[in-house]
Amino acid sequence: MSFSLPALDYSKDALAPFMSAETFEYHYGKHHQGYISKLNASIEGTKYAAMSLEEIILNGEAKDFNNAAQTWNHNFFWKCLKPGGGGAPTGDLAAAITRDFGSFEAFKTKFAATTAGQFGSGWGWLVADHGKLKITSTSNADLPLKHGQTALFTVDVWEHAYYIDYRNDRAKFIGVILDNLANWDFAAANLKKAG
Ligand code: MN3
Repeated sequence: MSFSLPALDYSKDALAPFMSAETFEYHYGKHHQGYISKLNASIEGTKYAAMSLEEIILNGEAKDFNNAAQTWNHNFFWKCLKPGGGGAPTGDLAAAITRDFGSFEAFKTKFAATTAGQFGSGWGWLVADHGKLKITSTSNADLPLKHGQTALFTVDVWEHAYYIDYRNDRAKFIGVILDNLANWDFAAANLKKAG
């Protein structure tokens, strides 16, 4: 099996001005594609070639793990965004956020602080962990699946995610995603699957 770059659910200019087409050319077209190409090259002819992405992440050796996890993380990240996103979630996700963080505003403040505070490259996450929602951040390619958690939503805070549009202003990038791009319908569907 070899992996390929999944199509986006929107056009590369659909998230402008919050995320530019130029960012998609590099972040999606070069960085994400690069992880997939390196993964395919490293698993070709090995036992990993018969595995799913999740199986490689949970069973692979280090070089496979990084490219497999970054492939998974980016496949997931693009789905966490949508044109006209942001605002507040509704339904079961809204209820779970209020239950576990007190309010959506409190959740946003904590998510932004935790994600902005990730030292170096990594990811901020909303996860489901044994029936409870938690906010975490992970370093480099690390991801909730490796920690027995279900990812609901993420923001990529590697510099390549924000440098074209926001230069060094990671906090602004995170705030813009939460306010303008977050796809809470996708997060809600992930919560439903988590059970
Ligand atoms: Mn990235």
